[in-house]
Amino acid sequence: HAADAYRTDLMTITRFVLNEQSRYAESKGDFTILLSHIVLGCKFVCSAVNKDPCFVMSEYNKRRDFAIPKISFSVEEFDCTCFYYALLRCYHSVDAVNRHSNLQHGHINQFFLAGLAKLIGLAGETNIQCILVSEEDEEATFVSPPLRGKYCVVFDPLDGSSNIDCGVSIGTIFGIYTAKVSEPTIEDVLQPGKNMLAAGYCMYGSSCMLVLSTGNGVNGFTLDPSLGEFILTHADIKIPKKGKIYSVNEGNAKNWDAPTTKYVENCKFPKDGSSPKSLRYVGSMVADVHRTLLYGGIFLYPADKKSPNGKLRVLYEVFPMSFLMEQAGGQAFTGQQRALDLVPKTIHERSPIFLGSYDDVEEIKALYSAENKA
Ligand code: P6P
Repeated sequence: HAADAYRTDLMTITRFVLNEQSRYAESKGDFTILLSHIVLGCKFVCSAVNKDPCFVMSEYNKRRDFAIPKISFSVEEFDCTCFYYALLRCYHSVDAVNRHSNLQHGHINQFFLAGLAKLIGLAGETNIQCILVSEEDEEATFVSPPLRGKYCVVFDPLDGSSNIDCGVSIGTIFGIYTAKVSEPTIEDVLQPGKNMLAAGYCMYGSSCMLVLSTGNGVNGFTLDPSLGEFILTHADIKIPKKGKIYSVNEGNAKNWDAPTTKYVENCKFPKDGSSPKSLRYVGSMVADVHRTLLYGGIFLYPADKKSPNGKLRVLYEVFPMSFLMEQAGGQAFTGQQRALDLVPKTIHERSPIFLGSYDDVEEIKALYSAENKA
């Protein structure tokens, strides 16, 4: 029957979040509006990264004159200009694009990413947000009082962007806090990750998938381009208790400390006679964490002699991914403590991170605990 061919009771991310919202009687729907803005931002990027280059190149040639408007521009301008740039970046190196548009890489990058940040930050114009922290902005953005809401959003608009030119999966990572006071200060975003209301990422790969937790487990939504909707495809994701994969940049091995060195050695030459773990490392956090969440195993970005605090940012990389891992039954550790207990001192602070299957992270915690006691 035709009716059977088209399921109409699809659980979209919008329906899902509305159902979630109904759990909180006092909720006025602001949280749902905020998430809908973030979802819109992710759809923009997904569309930009997946559009047909021929169309774009022809359109781009018609728009050779596009200048770099100020960062505060409308969504329409974002739509017209950022898409072309993002797509060109998918098919041409930055130098080719910049030569073509004689813009400086830094400006065009800033323009594109600021556009994305602006888009995700649009919720700030509807009494939803009060503070916005983006990986792309040195300072936090405080929404002016008449437009101010109660939510603080921290995010990396395009994590792994150095991989765009070779088509490797990249992603948007976000976390949401509630401001503690009506006159928010930077302290409202320097909260431990365990205070987050929600966290998630959107991965732009062979498919576009948004993984979200609002504190009641983890759910994955795949974008159906024909509908323009994120559909629930991975309900209540639970990470395997132990995995067969470790994910780390082995190129940093000479700079690792003893516990990480020993742990990775055990992955490759297990002393208990079990099979060695496989190494999988994409170099894009969203891709590596997504695989770890679904298949199990451990993702490591340890401190090393070059980067004593590791490389990954606490607020918009470590905290959201740690929140998701714990919600999925895994855990996340900094080498010293539970990652979500960390209290950041600055908005772009870095931290070492070991996250993934519960038993795998337990093993490296034991090695650091022995080291810290020694
Ligand atoms: P490395 C991408 O630049 C990123 O911020 C994360 O997405 C990724 O996990 C990490 O850096 C990769 O760093 O030093 O291994 O290239």
